[in-house]
Amino acid sequence: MNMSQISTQDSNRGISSGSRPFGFALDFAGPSATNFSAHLERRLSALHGQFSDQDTYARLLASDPLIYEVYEMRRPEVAGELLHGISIVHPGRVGDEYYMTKGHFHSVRATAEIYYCLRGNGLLLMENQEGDWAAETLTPGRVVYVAPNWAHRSINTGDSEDLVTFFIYPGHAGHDYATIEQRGFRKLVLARSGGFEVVDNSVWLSGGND
Ligand code: S6P
Ligand code: ZN
Repeated sequence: MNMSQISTQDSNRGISSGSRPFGFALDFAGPSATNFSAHLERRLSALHGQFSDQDTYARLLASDPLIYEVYEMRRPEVAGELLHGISIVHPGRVGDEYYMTKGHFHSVRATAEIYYCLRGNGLLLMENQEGDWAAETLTPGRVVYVAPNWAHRSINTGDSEDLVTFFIYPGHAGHDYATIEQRGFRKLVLARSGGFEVVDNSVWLSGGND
């Protein structure tokens, strides 16, 4: 065993405590809960107003399915730190629209983020407040750089597999969910035979939810 292996093993016991360096393994099959210090689950009800097929949304609310999970390494939320963890968007749809994260801007707009796809197939849908948008493919091994000032949402376009990504962003970034809750993203990603289609979001075009 070499020194880096010893260091990684030792540090796995005291993950994210204090200011000591630490290491951990990224499991491509999905996170090991013991490697992370926080676990968040978001169900359908947390995405109120985001799916275009409102009748299907209302019907599925009865079972309120689990849409995605986040495993995070707790670190102080201050400049200089890097917050990081794993996001898992489960496969599924609400009507034609794939399961996806709520999506957000960072409260401190001028903060970037990096996503690294470990497993599955999806898109990182992004937009800025000048009306520009982008969609980058997430497939295993691909990195997406979310530039400062761009809102971001992960979408699982696969049929049956989890979309698993590793993310890293500045400790002081914070999250502004309200802007997306009010208006959604300007684009929707819909399932079509043989693939997906990116279409305009009429709610966004009309200025947002009432
Ligand atoms: C945080 C980073 C991710 C997301 C996660 C869930 O800046 O982008 O950790 O929090 O993918 O998405 P959301 O939109 O519910 O925070
Ligand atoms: Zn973010």
